[in-house]
Amino acid sequence: MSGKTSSQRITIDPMTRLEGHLKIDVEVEGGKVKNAWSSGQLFRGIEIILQGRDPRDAHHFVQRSCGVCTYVHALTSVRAVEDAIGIDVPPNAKLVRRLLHGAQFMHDHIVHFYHLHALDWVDVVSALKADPQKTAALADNVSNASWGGTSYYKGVQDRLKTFVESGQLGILNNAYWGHSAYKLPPEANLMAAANYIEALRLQAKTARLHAIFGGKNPHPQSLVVGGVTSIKDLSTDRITEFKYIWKESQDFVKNVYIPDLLAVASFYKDWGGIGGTTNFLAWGDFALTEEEPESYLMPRGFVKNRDLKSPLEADQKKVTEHVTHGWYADGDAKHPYDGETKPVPGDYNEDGKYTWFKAPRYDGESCEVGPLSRVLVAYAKGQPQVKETVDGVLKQLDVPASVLFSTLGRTAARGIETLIIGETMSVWLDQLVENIKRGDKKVYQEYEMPDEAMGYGLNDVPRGALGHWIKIKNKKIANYQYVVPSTWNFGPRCAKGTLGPVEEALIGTPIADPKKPLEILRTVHSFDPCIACGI
Ligand code: NFE
Repeated sequence: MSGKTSSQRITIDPMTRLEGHLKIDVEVEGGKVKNAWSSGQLFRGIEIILQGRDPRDAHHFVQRSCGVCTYVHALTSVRAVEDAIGIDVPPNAKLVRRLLHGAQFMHDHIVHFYHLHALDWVDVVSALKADPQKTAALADNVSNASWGGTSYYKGVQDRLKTFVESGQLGILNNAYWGHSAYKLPPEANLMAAANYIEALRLQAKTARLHAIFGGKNPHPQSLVVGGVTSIKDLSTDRITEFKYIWKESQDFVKNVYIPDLLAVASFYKDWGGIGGTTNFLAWGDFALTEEEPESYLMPRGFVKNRDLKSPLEADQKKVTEHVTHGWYADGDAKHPYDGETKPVPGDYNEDGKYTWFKAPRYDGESCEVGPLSRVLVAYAKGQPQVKETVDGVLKQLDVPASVLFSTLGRTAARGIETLIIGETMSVWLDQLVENIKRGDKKVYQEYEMPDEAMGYGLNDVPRGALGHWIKIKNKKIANYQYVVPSTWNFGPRCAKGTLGPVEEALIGTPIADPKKPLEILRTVHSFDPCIACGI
């Protein structure tokens, strides 16, 4: 306790249901968050490990940053090296890469919604009080799931009961069950808990999409600088298997994920006014034609000050990273080509250095990246599928577009883009099949590694805008920097003292019970943090 009006500190360390080690520290006054600090508590140093290595090997190393977005660093890395060399890869290579990328989105977002985020909104213990018959009626009303019926929900409830009565809640332990901020009726809680279990089964299948075109998951092995390795062996059987699993996953998104999202959101409309930020950056991805980035399904752009009327173009030249509040050797903010990673371990000092994250800025501004940024940029640019889907969701929930700038908006945007990207995957699969039928099996572009070159790869990955920058000297890596979604979202204050996005988003959050800060989990999880990538 300190100050005239009593304020209180809440420190969540480590925060769970995310990747890596994150500490969130907030000051609460008058029942609301007044100040916030986000601190990455681990150091990786992969940028240092890369120095002096062969640029063709970089993607194998960077992909190991993470076991969640396992593929995306490999894709961004080969793009950076190909940009430095000055080659374009064949259309088939782009299609295979895009299909792997789409599969990553589907898997990642389903797992996030159900297994990392849902329990912030769904009270599993309350599900024990549900009437299975009423739950079956509710599920029939809101979703098109292929499972259901009174005995199905009774069975799920019995299993939950055994679990809870055993006193060994496992992954459901230490949650804030019974918290007053949980608003779903028992029947909705039981329906969502059942779908949590169904999603566990489904995601194991969705993950296999990577194995078909990439050999394995995590960390598919089929990318190389110049193209991909996995098409000559692609039999009709394997393409059919891809299509089958994609369809099952997409049906789940359409018939279960989106209806669950809408059902849960309808009880939490107040969260449309909590947890928003100001600036939104997307590098965009998923080309629909050879024109890049112009034809991106999720466009490139920058929404400044929430101005959806005049979205700006986005240019990687305007990216800098600050180290003022990170445990790094002091220096000016630098563009990633000239970026340095010089770790200097230190104490946690909220007025000084307090994290292993650097603080990325776009044109000097702190920017949120991720599903909400992509959807807002696409919406502002009038992307037809996004516009139609977003307007449909707003209408169904009977809320204005302003609620998009919030924790609820972020969580809804993730579902919306899963649906749109997933749907479009069938177009790329058909194009690939067509090319193979025509006898076009080219997947690799020859090249010679230059002695000296520099290049960048941009991408938009499940958690947001991702960029890799490489400088090559004597055919070896002289410098390699990546600026990652979770670095953008979870980075600290910059040299100017402007808060990072999650810090900004937390300000004003109502806290009903400081001993059980469920509300903080909601906003932090809505960004889908990955600390292992971000540092
Ligand atoms: Ni480790 Fe990742 C994604 C990247 S991080 S999860 O999506 O890049 O923010």
